[in-house]
Amino acid sequence: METPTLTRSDEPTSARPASRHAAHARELEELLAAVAALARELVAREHDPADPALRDPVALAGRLDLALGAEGLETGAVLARLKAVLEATPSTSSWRFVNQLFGGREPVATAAEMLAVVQNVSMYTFKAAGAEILVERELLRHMAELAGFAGGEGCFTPGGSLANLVALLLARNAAAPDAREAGAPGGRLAVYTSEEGHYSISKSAGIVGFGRRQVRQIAVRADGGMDPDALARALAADRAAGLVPALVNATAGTTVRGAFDPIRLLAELAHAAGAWLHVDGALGGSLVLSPAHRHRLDGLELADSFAWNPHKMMGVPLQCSVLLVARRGALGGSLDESADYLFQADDDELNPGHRSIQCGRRNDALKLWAAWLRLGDRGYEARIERQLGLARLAAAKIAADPALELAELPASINVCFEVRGRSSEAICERLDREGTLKIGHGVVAGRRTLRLVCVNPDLDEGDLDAILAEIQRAGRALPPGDNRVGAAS
Ligand code: ABU
Repeated sequence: METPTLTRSDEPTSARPASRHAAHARELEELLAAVAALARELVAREHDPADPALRDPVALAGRLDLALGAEGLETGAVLARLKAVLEATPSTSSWRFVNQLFGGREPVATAAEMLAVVQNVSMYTFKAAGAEILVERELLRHMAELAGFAGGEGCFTPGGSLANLVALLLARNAAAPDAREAGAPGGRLAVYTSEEGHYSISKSAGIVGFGRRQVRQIAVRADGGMDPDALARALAADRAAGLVPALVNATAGTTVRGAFDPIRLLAELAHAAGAWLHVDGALGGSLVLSPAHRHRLDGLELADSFAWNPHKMMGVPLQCSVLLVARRGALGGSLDESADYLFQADDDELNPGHRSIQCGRRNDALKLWAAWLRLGDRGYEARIERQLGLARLAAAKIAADPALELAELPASINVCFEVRGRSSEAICERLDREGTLKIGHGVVAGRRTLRLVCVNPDLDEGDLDAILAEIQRAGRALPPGDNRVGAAS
């Protein structure tokens, strides 16, 4: 067979690799310098109102040069297009962004994330990812201990929905040990979550084979936590009908109200019925770091699994989410596969690919580890206290203002309220179109409220005043509206 030649085979053997690698390194170095300058520019302007023209997807697509073509561009041209896209992207660290359950940033986590990308490992084996596997292992150990799962195990997942999905899979296999091989016994197993729990429970029930119809939406009490009596009734009814209760999901921090289910009571009911108890702490799981507020998760140590998103209250860049499991071996029992081209060295314990739903998996550990090194448990405790304090302060301001109506005292970092006589939905829409504020809405006790999320600890009292002033200004510009669910707004 003829020896194939590379295009630059005329270079001396010793010079060829060095020159190609050196050219690559030079290009990266120049790009990194440009990236640092661009990041500085973006951060300097991140609190400016957005250009309303950017909110129109059709106009935006026309304005940006997004087309891919056959010929490559010079890096300068690539950078110019990156800049144009970034400048047209919402700034989630701005005080003007209170729309989602994440916002703001821990600077050291952002820096570590950028470095993780330079190394670009895949987190399936120690052979491929080296020290990063040890970093991830230390995080899982520390987080499991904080949750009361010492000696348990865990895996990083691409978001809370996927953490919940893995929990449902483990629960399905615990309730129906043959399901992994033979398929799920459709219609025979049941899942329980509160009517205010996250939609990923229902979605996951559809994916792992419980069936969405098998999900019982349990009523909540006035405080937004699941009503244990209603759960007990649902469990009893299903058992009487010959169904097998497989999983009870307790939410620690509901999506709209930030409310907490009574975990200890739900754990007792779940276990008495033979069901797996999962805690979806995607939002409120971080309260395990707060001795003053840990009681909101009382009973967590009785759970079988726990989803926790550091990309929410811990300020780590998206995405960073963990599923912790009380019993070591459960993840491998449901997710392990053999792959002799991949798992070739080291103990299984050092090869997390045996315990992950993914094969290739990005490194979400380094940024969290860097932030935790910087803040320590105590720094995180103070961060959480500040977030909760901001929510209490916002609630007090709203309660004191006759033009506003507070729906309830905040259960954690979400503050739900209305502008009296004005549609919450129309206010959100107007502010978003203007580019002045991103805030969402949700239903509390049959009324559509504004949901102000106090997740960014860099907010201060002046920011809260500015946010409430923008909301009131938008309300005054709108005609009267009705927030009763079902009423025309
Ligand atoms: N689980 C993601 C929730 C998104 C949000 O309401 O901000």
